[in-house]
Amino acid sequence: MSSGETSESNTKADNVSIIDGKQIIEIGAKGGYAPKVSIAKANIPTILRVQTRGTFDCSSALTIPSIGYRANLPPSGVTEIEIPAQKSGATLQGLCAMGMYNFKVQFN
Ligand SMILES: [Cu+2]
Repeated sequence: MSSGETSESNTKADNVSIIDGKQIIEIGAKGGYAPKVSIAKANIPTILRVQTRGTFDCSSALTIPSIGYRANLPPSGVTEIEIPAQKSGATLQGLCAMGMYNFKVQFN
């Protein structure tokens, strides 16, 4: 496989950036969540930026149990969710309301 190639599946996700001291993690929600696993930095305030694009399945009903978050995302748009700084080794999990789709963010 050439190194410049992008793939939806198992390549390392490049969806985490730090802007003005805040960590931004971008997650797509449509028929599940992508990427399913994100690697982020611990001990920095974080925003989860969830993008829907014609999302009419239950991945628009998002819950993040560890921060008590629950919302119905708009069918198309960007929803920003503030995540308090997480400890190193913490894993944040997002789920659809029925628990069939999920994603994880690992903080290192
Ligand atoms: Cu579901």
